[in-house]
Amino acid sequence: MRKVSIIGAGNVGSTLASLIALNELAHVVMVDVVQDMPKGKALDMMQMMAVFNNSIKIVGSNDYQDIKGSDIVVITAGIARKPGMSREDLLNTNSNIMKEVVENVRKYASNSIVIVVSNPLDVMTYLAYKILKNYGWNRFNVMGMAGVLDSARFKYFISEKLGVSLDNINALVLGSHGDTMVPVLTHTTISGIPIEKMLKKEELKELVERTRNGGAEIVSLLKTGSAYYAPAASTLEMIKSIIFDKKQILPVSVYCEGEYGYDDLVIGLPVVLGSKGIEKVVEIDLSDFEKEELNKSAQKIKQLCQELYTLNIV
Ligand code: TXD
Repeated sequence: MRKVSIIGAGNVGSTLASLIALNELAHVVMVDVVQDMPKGKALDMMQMMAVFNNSIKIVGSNDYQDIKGSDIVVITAGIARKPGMSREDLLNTNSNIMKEVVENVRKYASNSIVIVVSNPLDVMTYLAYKILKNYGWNRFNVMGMAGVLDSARFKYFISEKLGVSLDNINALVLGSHGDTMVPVLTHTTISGIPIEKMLKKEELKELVERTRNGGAEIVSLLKTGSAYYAPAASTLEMIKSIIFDKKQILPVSVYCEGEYGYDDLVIGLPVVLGSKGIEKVVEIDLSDFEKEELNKSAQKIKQLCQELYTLNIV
């Protein structure tokens, strides 16, 4: 049985733990700084397993030694966005948390594939990779989760707008996990029909805006905290592709070395995801407009990553 460790037993972390366990995919360890809380959540989940006669083990801990032997480590530790707070505001606080977490991951889970979930996502993934590459990781086994979530949000809005089944929709969102994300209309289809043939320009513009604002819309409704069901499900989708070596093509935040013309940058691109992590970055044709939008997104990420150097974080 595989082992998945989740750092940060908050909303996304604990929802993901229960999804992994309910799907009987792997044993789960949740680590958090808050004393005892992960133990309480794990105990509750183990009792949920007892209801289903499910033999998956879920451990909650404040001790990183428990992540030893993990196949996959998911990092959700950090401070969640509050209403009105930009993802960028989180940079400072979450960078320090990320450094501490990654230090423990390299110490105790040296053979793991790392999936970063914490915001600001592209920058946190960049930071994690920059540290882990000194300890045997490569750019294909440290990655960020964002595109699967953003694409699911786009897909949901399309399905709602058209009143058609989610089954028929293939939606793709690339770029940064922020306001500059790029819903790729030329590769978004409904039963093979390009979305641009199904909806008017203004309608599409609205859906694109709502997708870009997808996280903030939920934050403002929740009042405290941010979305976690769909983020946990999206991370699960990546974990499944890795554990079962499904080689799904998914939008994943990946460190680029020349792909799409980008270098030294983590950005959401379509990749093949299998048992060793990212197998390759898939280069797809984009319209001139989409390429321009992706460049803007890359520019924004570069600026944020630059702050890591300005603030002496890396
Ligand atoms: O698409 C995406 N990538 C995202 C990202 C979608 C949703 C949430 N997104 C981000 O994930 C969000 O902005 C946060 O940065 C993380 C986790 O979100 P979540 O909603 O789970 O936040 P919580 O409930 O506040 O949980 C964070 C936990 C909490 O229990 C803290 O005690 C813990 O992280 N934490 C730590 N754990 C271990 N070590 C340290 N240092 C630490 N600091 C805080």
